[in-house]
Amino acid sequence: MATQNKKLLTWVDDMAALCEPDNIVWCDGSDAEWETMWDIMVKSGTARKLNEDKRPNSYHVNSIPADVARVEDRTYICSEKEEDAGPTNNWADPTEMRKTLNTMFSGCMKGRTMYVIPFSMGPIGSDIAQIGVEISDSPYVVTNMHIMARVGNAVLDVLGADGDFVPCLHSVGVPLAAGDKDAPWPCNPDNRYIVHYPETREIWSFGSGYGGNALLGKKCFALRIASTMARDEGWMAEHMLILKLTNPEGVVKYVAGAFPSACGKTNLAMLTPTIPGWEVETVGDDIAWMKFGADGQLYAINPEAGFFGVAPGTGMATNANAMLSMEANAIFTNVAETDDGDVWWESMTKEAPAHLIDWKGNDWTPASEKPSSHPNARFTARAGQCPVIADEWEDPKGVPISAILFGGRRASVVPLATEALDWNHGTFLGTIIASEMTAAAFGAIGKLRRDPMAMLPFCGYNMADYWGHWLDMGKTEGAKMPKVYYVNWFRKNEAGKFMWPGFGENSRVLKWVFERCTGTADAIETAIGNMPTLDGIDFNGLDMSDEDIANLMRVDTEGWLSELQGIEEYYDTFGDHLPAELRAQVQALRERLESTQQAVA
Ligand code: O2Y
Ligand code: MN
Repeated sequence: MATQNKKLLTWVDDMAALCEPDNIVWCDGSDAEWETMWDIMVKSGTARKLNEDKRPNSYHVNSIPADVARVEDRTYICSEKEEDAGPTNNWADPTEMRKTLNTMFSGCMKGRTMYVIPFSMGPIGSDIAQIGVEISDSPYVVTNMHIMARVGNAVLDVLGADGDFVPCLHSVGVPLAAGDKDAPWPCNPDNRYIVHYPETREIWSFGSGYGGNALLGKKCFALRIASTMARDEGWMAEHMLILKLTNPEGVVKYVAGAFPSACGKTNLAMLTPTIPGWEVETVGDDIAWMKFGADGQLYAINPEAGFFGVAPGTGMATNANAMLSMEANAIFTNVAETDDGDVWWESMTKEAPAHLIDWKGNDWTPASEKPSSHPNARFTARAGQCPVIADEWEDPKGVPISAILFGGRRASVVPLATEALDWNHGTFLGTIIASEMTAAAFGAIGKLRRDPMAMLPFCGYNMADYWGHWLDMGKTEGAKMPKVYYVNWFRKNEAGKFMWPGFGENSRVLKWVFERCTGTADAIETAIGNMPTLDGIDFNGLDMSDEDIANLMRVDTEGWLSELQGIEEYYDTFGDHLPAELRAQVQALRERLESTQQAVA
């Protein structure tokens, strides 16, 4: 091992004593290591190498149906005090949880190899980056971490002898006795624990091999633990894409955006603008860490090095740049395999292939009743392979953020675009994000799920205290906070059809945001915030009725008044943790809406 770091050496020794692996391998992130891991997984039946001519250096893995997504009900925030986890998190007593986990992890890696994966979230050595070390008994985790983070000895060099890191322990939770044959996807779905100790900044994950449960740099570290670090240290760890927007004159603005899962964040981060002369480039598609620069602006880095994107629905028609990012050196999980050794999923192409092997290993044809791929099937692709990756995406100092977008999936009430009146109002808009469910995973289809700042499953502490942190950031001396926008691509008309075409056409809204930031676009002050003037958003060439355009841009006063009731009930669940400024925002909005109502009457 290439480290003298005492904390790391002691931790690895302790975890090896607890988990009792047969071997310990220190990962260096090299190509040779990538090959070795895949050799192991191909031999064990976990993975298949895809046709080298079709998709070089790429692999296909299927999990089992019981282990296909993040498990929110098995995700815990084990703060010392329950109220510090707040009403939106599962809390468990840390002492009790440590006892439970010590039992679960005891001997859990018998017959397996323990991989020690040093990783940097963010460009190695950046002031905004952080170091983690994941211990895992899954070679699938090692290869995904190669793509999603910066892995290897350079991280250990930065760590040095005394540097600190976030320890992230992971096991699939299936020890092997001598002579046991391993399962292609070992996991222990009845005993899953995704546990965070915010005070000691530790992550312990047991029983799942999938995605956010197992790739601990992503949601567990970069959001749940990092949000607590950010609170303590005066920065922000957010569930946000970062994009670079360039106007026809070559002026650049960087925009961050928080949208709940399944609202098209990756598509927005990589969109191909439909308006001539404008350019969108990608800095990140899922997470932003933001710190104040000396000039008082927030500078953001993408702490990740890859995309772990949803495959179904992604195709050349919807997100060509994502498709091109995964042309080689990629991992595909829970998708279908074509007869010529490539992958396919729903909407990847207009026409489905005549025959596939579906994600469960069965024959599939277009006449099959079930989709070929799991709805949460994923591609893991290197960010550097994205054709529109911004030159600055690895700039250690980050990019200055001019605007933050919030959005959810709302069929009614929320108009296409609204600008916050100021930072506190913008924070309020973030707290009221809600999204109608499209999959039954987190509740009934169509039901509204409140997802403040798109952080509901990812905030590592009391959500209301987190809102307080947002407000405090705006009070920092010399702070030049970004403008904040609430957008909604998903408004429906009375016929139940989406009014806004979305995808590349979202560039029309980005243009208005950009021009508000440069002071070149007007806005009308309304009860709910500043809205585009009728010519503020260019609707030319869109196949939209005047009625739909008017409805998209209208303030639904009655709708907002009844929305306020739901917001107040939600706020009440946070008791006295709720910042007074947010109550004041509700009151001010109610007064503005009521005076609009009176003016109309
Ligand atoms: O189900 C999982 O484990 C993946 S969840 C995910 C992955 C990439 C980006 N965002 C998300 C999310 O749930 O927000
Ligand atoms: Mn996400």
